[in-house]
Amino acid sequence: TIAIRRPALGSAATAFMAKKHQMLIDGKWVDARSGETFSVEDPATNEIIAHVPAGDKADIDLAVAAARRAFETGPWSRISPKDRQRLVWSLGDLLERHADELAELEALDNGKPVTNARRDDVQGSIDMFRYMAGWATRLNGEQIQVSTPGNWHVYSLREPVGVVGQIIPWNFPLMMAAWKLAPALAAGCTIVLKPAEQTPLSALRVGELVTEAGFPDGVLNIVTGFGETAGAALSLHPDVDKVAFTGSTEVGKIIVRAAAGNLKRVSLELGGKSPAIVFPDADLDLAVAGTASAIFYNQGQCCTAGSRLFAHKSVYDRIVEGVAAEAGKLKLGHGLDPSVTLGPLVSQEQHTRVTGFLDSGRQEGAEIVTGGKVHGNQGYFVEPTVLAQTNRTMRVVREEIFGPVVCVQSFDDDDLDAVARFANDTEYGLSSSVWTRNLKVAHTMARKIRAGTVCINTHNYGDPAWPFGGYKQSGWGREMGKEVMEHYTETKAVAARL
Ligand code: TXE
Repeated sequence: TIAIRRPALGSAATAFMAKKHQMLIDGKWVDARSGETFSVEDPATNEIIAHVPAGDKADIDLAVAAARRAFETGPWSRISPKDRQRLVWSLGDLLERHADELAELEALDNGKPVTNARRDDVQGSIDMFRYMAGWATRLNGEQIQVSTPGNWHVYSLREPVGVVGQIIPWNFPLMMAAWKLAPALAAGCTIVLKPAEQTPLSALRVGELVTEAGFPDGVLNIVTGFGETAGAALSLHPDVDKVAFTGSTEVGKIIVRAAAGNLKRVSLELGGKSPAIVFPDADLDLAVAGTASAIFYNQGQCCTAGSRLFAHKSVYDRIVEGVAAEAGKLKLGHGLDPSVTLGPLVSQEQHTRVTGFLDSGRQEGAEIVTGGKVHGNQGYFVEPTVLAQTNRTMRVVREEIFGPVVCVQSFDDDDLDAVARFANDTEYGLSSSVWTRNLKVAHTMARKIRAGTVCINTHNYGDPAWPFGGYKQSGWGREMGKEVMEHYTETKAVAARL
């Protein structure tokens, strides 16, 4: 095996990495109260690249108190919608100015290819701040017509929900921060953000940019730490009005129970096992490239990953061979190498999890068309894998693997209800794709699939204007679009008897 070497960072990312990393509480950069830190690893080389504060309940308490003060009495509580809009927009500008640095931090910390990080994660985050900036000046209530006897003037107000706890995962560390921060800031909330322990770096850099943009102290607080300590304290906190979570379905359920204490509002974006369905009349070149990307993009660590691939019997062989050939074209290596197209998984834990699923697929009789093994002896690489001849009873088909592993099944039914039953045979309902040239098939399937997103001849695509979220155990609520503003505002009815 050739040793994986880490390509050099640019000067801006180098400078950031050389700094002491602290948490942002009430506008100040601080250590954890306990003084404890934890280490951050380069998943391609296993080298320790940083130490960050191990925040826990004591730090969450301070951060929530700062967010509460900022919300109730700070300058933020009196800011005009126009000024909020300007500040949120300027965050997009700052991200753009530091785009290459942020892309490098993301590739280093998460392992993802830097080219993708720049094009998708960083650009998607810039776009999110700019889109959400527009909502700051558009949060109107309504005048309401009533039938109650008498002379009434009734209207509604939209008010920020208050102090928001945001707990985010490691698969798109920067973009998940942007998805959470942008609407909350546009709505006028104050925030305690807890990044994933695997990938805290880009969020800390965003914290610096939030300060540079001129947001008042306490509007955004960032506590780095583990889920069971900092995350749990945030979701249990009695003075947090809402918690927004993206992560595993298992932890999503823990968050719901924790939120019951003060009945804080909860939005959840959880796991998926999304189907990609190829019909016989599909553009097969497009379908092969698209369904391969649907599972291999971001090392398969996408909540929307097209991990159950259904191919009509008449095109099954072509799809299986085609997707396996696409897997063969991927270049594995360090994410900071611009020619790399498949990086390592994020952590030892994910590596163990994904290789465990590979063993399970093998034991349950899936055919390994390509891949199926660990790659190299350094970093958390696994080969892009195509498992054919899979069926609904196998663990690899039922559970979210969150790695570059696709399970292919064939169907020979022309009845769309039957095809939809295959697609819907999962406890999840986040995303899906249908590959066909037939408009009737495409739009009929769009109605029959029980998932928050149905893509037609594409997969893993998103836009700030598009409501995103899950049916069933994939979550509660929608992020992005106008829908997300519902999560960050309360509606108040004002009734005047004239
Ligand atoms: O997720 P966790 P993990 C899925 C995917 C993956 C699996 C496990 O299948 O293989 O989850 O990943 C915080 N109270 N997804 O274990 O634990 C944690 O610190 C409060 C899908 O890494 O859910 C981190 O910030 N918070 C997913 C965040 O939750 C807690 C993306 C997510 O970590 C907590 C990631 C607790 N008790 C994983 N425990 C997607 N939907 O995209 C943990 N956390």
